[in-house]
Amino acid sequence: MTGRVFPESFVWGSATAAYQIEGAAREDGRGPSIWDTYSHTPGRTRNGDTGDVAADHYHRWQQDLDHIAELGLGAYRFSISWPRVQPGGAGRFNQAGLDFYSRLVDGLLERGVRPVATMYHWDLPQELEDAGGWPVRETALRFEEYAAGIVAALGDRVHTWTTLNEPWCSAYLGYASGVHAPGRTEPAAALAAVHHLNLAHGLAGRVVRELAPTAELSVTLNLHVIRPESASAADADAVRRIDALANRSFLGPMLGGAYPADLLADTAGVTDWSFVRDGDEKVAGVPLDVLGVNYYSSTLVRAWDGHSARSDADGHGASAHSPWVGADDVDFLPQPGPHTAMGWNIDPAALTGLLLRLHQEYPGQPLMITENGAAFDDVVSADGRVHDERRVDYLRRHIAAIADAREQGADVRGYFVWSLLDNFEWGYGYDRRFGIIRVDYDTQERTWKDSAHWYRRLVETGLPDQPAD
Ligand code: IFM
Repeated sequence: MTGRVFPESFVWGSATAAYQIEGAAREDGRGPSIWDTYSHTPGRTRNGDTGDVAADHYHRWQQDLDHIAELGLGAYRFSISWPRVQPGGAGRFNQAGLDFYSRLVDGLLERGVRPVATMYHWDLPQELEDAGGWPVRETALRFEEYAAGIVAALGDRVHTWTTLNEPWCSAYLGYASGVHAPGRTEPAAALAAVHHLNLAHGLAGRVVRELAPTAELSVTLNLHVIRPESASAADADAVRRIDALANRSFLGPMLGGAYPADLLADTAGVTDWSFVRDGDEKVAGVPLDVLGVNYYSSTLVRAWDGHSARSDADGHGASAHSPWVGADDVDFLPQPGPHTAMGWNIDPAALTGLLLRLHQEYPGQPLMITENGAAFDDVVSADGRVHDERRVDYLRRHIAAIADAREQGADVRGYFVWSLLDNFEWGYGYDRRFGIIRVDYDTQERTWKDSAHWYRRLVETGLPDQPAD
């Protein structure tokens, strides 16, 4: 292969999230979040793991930024911990917390790396959950206040402000299936959370427009690619219903101006959506400079006849409660391998399809892959290295899938690998490793895996077709 497959302007980056890497959970005035409470509740996370120490990034951030610079990355996507900068989720801001992110942003700029800041990657201040959490409107208003505080402090030193990371997880895993914090299993509350997250996104987006007019605005959605088991009308309807819950409950208000009518009809037995007030959808539709897409695997469904054995292979844990509110008659089917250590199937072609769908439905909307990557059971070899060829293969194939979508017209402007470092993988604790840089949790030593070396060469050349080693 000769020449660059990706142009010089294509942005290569890596992504992390505050609770997954920072540690320092009780330092410098940080308050508790729902993930502190959840991870400290027996039985909630694997091995009882918590983010108390994580990858100790709060103390090692300079060294971690040096790794980013050595990788040659053009951008770094991190999240701001709401309870670190505004411990109670309302009122007083914590200067020490703001100073940490200010130093981080300056450290990136000094290294020539574009800061991409996510305002919310799941760590809601516990006090706000105690007052009702995302199912109540007040939380969206508190988010607007929080956004104003951090944008005022960091302003347009941040190149791109991303309001929310994967609101699907916050709403449906946090309030319906309960496999994420706060661990509630209340279907109607999950749909109210969907709406208040959409509203929060819009309110925070307006804050960015007002206070940092030169910064870019985005949101990151984990959009689902859903396929039917058969060509039957019933299976097609199963796809439609899951698409409404998974994708269009966010894309509708954010990019289409309204909630889709079929979503409201499908869930009428769960809620009447009376929490949506006049004008809310318009607020949620704040224009985006870039839509962030997180993609890992695809989903296979069928209509359930009510009698046959169910598979329920939707990969969201053994919870008896489904995240798929109001869609009990949809069954999720196991997919052929290979799978990653998460049990997720590997389906790069689905990413091409997703990007082309977005290109067709939202023409002119720039796109960015804000997360893509894989957990595997990494082994440190006798030579001290981690020869993670399966991760390299996964990344190479997904990046080629993005090149395919670009060739067919999708305006994909960048790619952020998940993740820079091994980190706290939520309910799986430290049992799953997504990093291109290994973290030894006993010593906090960082070691580049082969995938990091491979990624550095890709960033340098723009060619995915690099050797693994
Ligand atoms: O680790 C998570 C991240 O926090 C959000 N997106 C998916 C990743 C892998 O599960």
